[in-house]
Amino acid sequence: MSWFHISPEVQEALHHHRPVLALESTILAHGMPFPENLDFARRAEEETRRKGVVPATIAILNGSIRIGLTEDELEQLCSSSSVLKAGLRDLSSCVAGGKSAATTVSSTLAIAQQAGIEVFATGGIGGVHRGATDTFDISQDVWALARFPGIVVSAGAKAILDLEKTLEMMESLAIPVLGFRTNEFPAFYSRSSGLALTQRVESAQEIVSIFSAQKLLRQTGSLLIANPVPTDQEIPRDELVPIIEQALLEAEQHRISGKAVTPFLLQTIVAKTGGRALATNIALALNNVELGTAIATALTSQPV
Ligand code: PSU
Ligand code: MN
Repeated sequence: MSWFHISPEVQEALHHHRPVLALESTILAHGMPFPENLDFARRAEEETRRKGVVPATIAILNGSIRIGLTEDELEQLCSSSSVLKAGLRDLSSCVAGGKSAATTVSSTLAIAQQAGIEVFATGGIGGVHRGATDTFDISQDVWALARFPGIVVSAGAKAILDLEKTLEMMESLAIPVLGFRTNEFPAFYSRSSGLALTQRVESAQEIVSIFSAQKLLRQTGSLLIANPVPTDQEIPRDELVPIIEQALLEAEQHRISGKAVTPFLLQTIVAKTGGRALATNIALALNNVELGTAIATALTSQPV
């Protein structure tokens, strides 16, 4: 197996300019428990295929970057406890060291662009953590968004973060943040953050037009699409505030740091909501897959 492997299905679709949607794998291996993660991964791929779009789940298996996984590989990734979490800076050592790792938004974006896939769906991006003025904890995701071209569909940034600073950071890095049928930056589990966005879009077609202009203007970064969780699945912000604060406190008490912070906080919030946060995470991620599928379709029907 070569170090960079595109599955035959994805290769065929790319060759014929048929729509492809990239999906990341940290959300599976480190963001959700087994077997719910596998069930979600299968549903995400099924929904994508049902709309005539080829899903390309991205991960690293034994040092080989894989774009498009088999059913067995997906199961292995979701059920194994030894799969690493690879951000952009970990990619080269995972490849050189023959490691198996799930890819985050930052590394998935880099791989997708190398493979020629322009649209990518996740749950929520990483960003500026609360207390970042002391810890300097800012996700590689924001730098990757500024660096690699594409369209990233998210439910905003994760609610565990300092969303105001995350938005400021994205402004500094010139990352266009487009609210999908919203004027507000969504807060992952909740539709509302109270933070206004400057750009709103109504359709996949409109997103594709902005992306085309971005390319004409030779902009290097990605568009971040902020797609709020469906109303019937959201956890209102007021309910979440004390739970997030408690989870942050526990992370501090356990001295959780580095790349373990986000998975720890997500797990703790799921436990403290009696699993409700997991159901919401799955719902928002599937909602992003649905929009990503529509954008991938609109992109390939676009005259070049
Ligand atoms: N969205 C989710 N769950 C997740 C993630 C996104 O619903 O677990 C992952 C993404 O892979 C994202 C990562 O890049 O969390 C952010 O991790 P960090 O804060 O360590 O950069
Ligand atoms: Mn971090």
